[in-house]
Amino acid sequence: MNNEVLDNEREQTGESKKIITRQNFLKVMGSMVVTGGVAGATIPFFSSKAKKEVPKKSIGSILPAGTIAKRVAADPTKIPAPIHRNHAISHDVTLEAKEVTARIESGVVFKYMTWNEQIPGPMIRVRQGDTVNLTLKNSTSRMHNIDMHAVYGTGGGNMATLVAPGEKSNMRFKAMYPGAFIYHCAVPNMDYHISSGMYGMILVEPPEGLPKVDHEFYVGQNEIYTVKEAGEGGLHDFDFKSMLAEDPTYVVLNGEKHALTPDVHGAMQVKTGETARIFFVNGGPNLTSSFHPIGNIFTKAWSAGAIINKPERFVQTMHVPPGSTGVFELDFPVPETVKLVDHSLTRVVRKGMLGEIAVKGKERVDIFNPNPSDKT
Ligand SMILES: [Cu+2]
Repeated sequence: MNNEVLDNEREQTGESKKIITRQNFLKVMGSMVVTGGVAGATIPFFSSKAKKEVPKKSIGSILPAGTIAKRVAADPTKIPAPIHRNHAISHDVTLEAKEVTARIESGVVFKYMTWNEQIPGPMIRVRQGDTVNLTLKNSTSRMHNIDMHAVYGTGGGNMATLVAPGEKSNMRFKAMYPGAFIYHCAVPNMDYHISSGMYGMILVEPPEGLPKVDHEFYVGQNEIYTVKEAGEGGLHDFDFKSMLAEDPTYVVLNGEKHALTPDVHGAMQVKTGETARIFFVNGGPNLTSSFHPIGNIFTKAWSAGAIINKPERFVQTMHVPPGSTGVFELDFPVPETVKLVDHSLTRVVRKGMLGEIAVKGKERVDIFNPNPSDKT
C-alpha cells in the first residue's frame, strides 16, 4: 500500500474529525469572512485539506467484473404531498449523511456524498409557520452540516447542525417565510461536498397553499468534477483542480448522466391535457443553469423559488444560480417528449445534463402536425 492510499485512508477513517473540531470550524468560517469569501486558494486550511482529500491515483481504476453500482438519482415523484391545512404543526425531519459508490453513467462510478442516499436530498415540505426539528445523522467518516436557506439564524444552522462521524446533531427552527429553498452541506470543503451530492430543497408553502396541478416533479442540477474524461470507464476520483477551474467533467440532473430518461431510470410520465409543476434546485456548486424545457414552455415560472410573487408567464429559459431554486408549471397539449436541459448546451451534449418528460395522448394536428402533407 503506498502513501497516497494511506493518506486517503487516514482521511476516510476519521482523521478529519480531529482536524475539523467545532472550534476549528468556527475559526475557518471566520477566516473566510475576513478573506472575503470562500475563494479557497487564500485559505490555508482549505488548500491543505484539499490536498489530503484528493488521492492522485484511483485505488481501483477499473471496476471489478460484475460490479452493480447503486442508483443515486432521486425518484422525482417521491415527494411529500401538497399541504391542505390551516394551522401550524411540528415536523421531525432526519437527514442521514451517507457515502455511496454509484454510477454516473454506464461503466463509470463515483463516490457520492448524499443525504439519505439520493440526489438531490429528500424534499422537505412544510407550511409557513410550521416548526421543524431537524436531526442530522452522520454515517460517514467526514464532518457534515446543513445550511438551510429557509432559516433565520447563524449560517442557516450550519454551526448548530455540525455533526462528527457516527454522531447526531439537531436544530429547531420556525419556517417564517414562504418559498422553495436549497439546503446544502456547508463545511469548509462545502464545494466538494455539494458537488458530490449534498444538497436538496425545503419547500415552505404559503398559508393558502399552492395552485392545484396534476403532477409534481422534484429535480436538481449539480456539477461533478473528476480526474478522468466524461465516459472514461471505472472509478472516477474527485478532482479539485478542475473544480478550481469550474470546468466540470459532468453536469447532471439528479446526480447521474441522463438519469431521468428511458435509457436509465425512466422518464417522468404525464398525459396530454394535464399540468405539472417542477421543483428545480441548483446545487452547483459553481454554474448557473439556463433551465429550459425543449418542445414546451414554462407557462408559469417563479424565479428563485419565490412562490408568493406573481409568476412570469410563458418563459422559455430561466436562470437558476447555484444556491437557488425555480418553480415551474407546464401544460402538455400534445404528445411529445419534453427534454429538460441546461441551455448551456455543451453541458447537455457532452456532460450529461438531460431529463425527460414523456407526454402520452392523442395527437392534436391542429396544434402540431409533423407531416402536414398527409391527408390523414
Ligand atoms: Cu458534507
